[in-house]
Parts: sequence; structure tokens; C-alpha cells
Amino acid sequence: MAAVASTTAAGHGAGGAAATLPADFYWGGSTSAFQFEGGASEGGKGKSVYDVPLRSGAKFDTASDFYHHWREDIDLMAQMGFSAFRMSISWTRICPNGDSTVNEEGIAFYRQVFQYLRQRGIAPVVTLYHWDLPLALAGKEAGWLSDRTVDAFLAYSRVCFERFGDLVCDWLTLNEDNLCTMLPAFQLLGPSAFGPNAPQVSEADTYRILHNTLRAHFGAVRLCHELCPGARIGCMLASSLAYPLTPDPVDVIAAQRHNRKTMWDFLDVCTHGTYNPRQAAAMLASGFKPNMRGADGTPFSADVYHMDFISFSYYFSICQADQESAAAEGATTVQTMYASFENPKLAKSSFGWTIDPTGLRILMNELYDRYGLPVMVVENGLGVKDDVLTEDGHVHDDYRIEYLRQHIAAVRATVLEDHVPVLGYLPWGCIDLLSASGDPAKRYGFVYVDFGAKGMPRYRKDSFAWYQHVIATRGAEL
Ligand code: BGP
Repeated sequence: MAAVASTTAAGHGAGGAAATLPADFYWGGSTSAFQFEGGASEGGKGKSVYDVPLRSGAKFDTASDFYHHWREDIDLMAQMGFSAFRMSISWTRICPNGDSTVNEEGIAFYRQVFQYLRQRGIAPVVTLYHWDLPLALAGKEAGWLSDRTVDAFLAYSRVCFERFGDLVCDWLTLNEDNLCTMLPAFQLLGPSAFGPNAPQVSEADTYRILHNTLRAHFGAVRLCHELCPGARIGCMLASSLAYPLTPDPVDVIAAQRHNRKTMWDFLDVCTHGTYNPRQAAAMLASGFKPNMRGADGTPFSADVYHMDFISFSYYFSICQADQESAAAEGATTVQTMYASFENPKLAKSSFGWTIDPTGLRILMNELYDRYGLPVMVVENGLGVKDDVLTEDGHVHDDYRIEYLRQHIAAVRATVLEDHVPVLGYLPWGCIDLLSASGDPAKRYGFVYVDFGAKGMPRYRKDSFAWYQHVIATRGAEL
């Protein structure tokens, strides 16, 4: 169901001051189980790769303690006017050992959360897999290298669709699955893969991992359509939009290569059901020959495995360049999962990430032009270590308001001026949670969680009332 621009009396289209987003646009926020839920040793939950002692000392066992705060947290979301909330199901709360044995306490926990969300007028948008692989399935020769994990994931997905399908209408398959090829060891061991003993993964095995996660994705899409007619399901992309550092065509080629390698190659197979010729050739050259059949034996095809939308995370853009051209420009290298160059035209947050709302608009246009599917922003936001809780319980996060204002304006322009069907805006960590590395100091939320205090009390930041007003005016007043 594509969102269309409102041009009624309530909103006067893109040009008018009162341009509103469509009434069915999802306003809300986003979390994941391992970073937000806690309750790791309660309710019959089994161990995941995040439930082992990590070098970082991260407290994923308690996280933001949503497990005990869910009613209060959902009330806060309802006060802000959320119409959707993205969360993930912890696989090992449903299937503690990663096999098909089901933990009824886990089912009951999520059912009460989904029921309460719906009671408060909030649609759950549910990620099936946000990195918390069952420990029983992890290992240097296992994880997503193994067919066993694909079968186990599909058994778990079936349980989710059968037991929650009456309450959940929007599903995401695997969080940021396109990171597979950049972080293959992570797909075997989870966060322990970042230690000194991280296994080296060959190119052929990297492709096998990617292929297995895609088989899991396709299988879940098919199961969802079979078991939950009327529900929508999509993939989840970690975006990494690259611009050419300069107009020199060699830089344009460098940016094109980056975008292809990190995003389009992945989305091509998700949407067309087949690898593009370039990627197929690279796979064969590595020695890996993909079996183009789903776990149920059905050949991949866009018809059988058709997904309903593309969801994605977007935090910043980057620049790519030919090495000689970058040297001539005196460009500064930025090393993350890949090397890139600083964009001299953009400001950065205090955390060092570029702030580029127009990049969000460019990305959504590009996604729609390429794939013709509605898009959903399921992660965005300003993660910084600047939030200070005052003695009287306030957090003055005007920097976050400014970031979100610019990005929501970009979403609004994308819908109202570019006519791209954007289903919703669900910024990351709407109530403070642990960063992916486990750091509690990097915060994104409208609600401050005092991790160090007894009972982890919640406090509304200044951005809370601001977002509440944005939602109440359907984005017309930022
Ligand atoms: C995405 C992950 C999220 C989240 C986010 C922010 O890649 O899907 O789980 O962590 O990044 O990153 P960080 O937590 O490092 O600030």
C-alpha cells in the first residue's frame, strides 16, 4: 500500500506551509532486542551470541530493561503519538536452543507486548533477526555458513508468523543483511568475531554466508505471504550512499562501484530473485556455486519470493574517489568497514558522522527508481555522547531536534515533491538503548534512560515534546 501525498484541505501539497504526510504514514521509532530488551536470563530465554562475556564488558543482559518496562515504554511512545514501533524478536526467547522447541513463556511475553501496542494504536513493525544468533548455532564452521542455520531460522520464522500473525502486519527479515560480505566472521560468531582470534573467512565462504542469509530471507518472505495473507514483509538494507569526491569521471566510477558493491548487488538479488551477472561471475570465480533454490526446493524467482517494500538504515553519506584523484585533492581518508573520504561540503556530528539530510532524499529516490517498491526508513537519528541529565530531570537536546528536523524535512520533500512512496519514519533508539558495541553513552532517544540508576528510570528529553508536535501535525510543523 503506497503512501501518497496529501493535497486535501488539511495539507496543501509540497509548496504550501501546511504540507502534511499521508494519514497512514508510520511515525514512530526503532529498537532491537539485544540492545533494548534485557531480561536475558528470564522467561526461559536461551543464550544468543550476545549472552556471552564480551571484551567490551557490555551489559546486553539488562540493556534498557524493556523486559520489565514495556508497559511504561509503550505509554511513552503513545504519548508521543507513535503509530508504529519497530522492535525485533529475540530468536532464543522463542526457540531457546535454536531448534524447533518452542518456549511458551517467550510467546506470551511478545503477545502481551504486541497486544498492548495495538491497544495504544501502535502497529508493531517486527524484525525477525537482528543479529542475536542462537549460541547453539554459532561457531567457526557454523552460523550462517551452515544450512542448519537456514532451516532453524525458517522453523523459528514459521512459529513467529503462526503465533503473532494476528497481531503483526509488518515484518522485516534480516537486519542489514548486506553487511554480510563486509563482516563475514560476524555472521558465524556474532560480536566475539571482533576479538583477536577472529577467523579468516575465504571469499567462497563469504559468498556462501551471503547466499544462506538470502535463502533465509526468501524463505521467510514466502512463509509470511502463505501464513499471513495481507501482511507486508521486506528486506532491511544498511545504506552506505557514496558520492564522487569530485566531478572527475574516475571518481564517479569509484562511487558507482562502492554503491553497487555495498547496496545494489544485494538489492538486485532480493528484488529479482537472481544474482546480477557481475555478482554471479564473482561468485563462480571464488569457487562458490550458488544453488538457486529456496530451502523448500522452489527455484528463486521474483514472483514466488516477492517482497512488499525495502526498509533501510541511513545515518550518513560518504565520498569515494580514485586514489590519485583523492591524493591530488588532499582528501582525508575515513576508515570504517570500508575506506572512504571526508566530504568537504558537509558538517559532522560530535560523534564524527557526516550530517546529510539531502543524502536521505537522494537514497530514497534512487531506491524507488531502481526497484519500484515502497521504502521505509527504519533507522536514522543522531547518536551522540552529549546528553546530560540535569538535576531536575531534563535533557536539553536541541542538537538532536535540529538533526531530526532536517531529516524529516527531507522525508517530507521525498514524499510530497518527488512522489516516492515512503511508508514511515522510524528513527533509531527512540528510547535510549545500548549502541551496537554495547556503549551506553552513545544515545539516540527522545527518552533518556538512566542506565546506572536503580530501576533504570526514564526521562523525557526536549526532543520528546518536539517530536510529539511533529507527529500531531503530520510533519507539517517542524
Ligand atoms: C545499525 C544497527 C543498529 C544500531 C545502529 C546504530 O547498523 O542496525 O543495531 O546499532 O546501527 O549504530 P551504533 O549503535 O553503533 O550507534
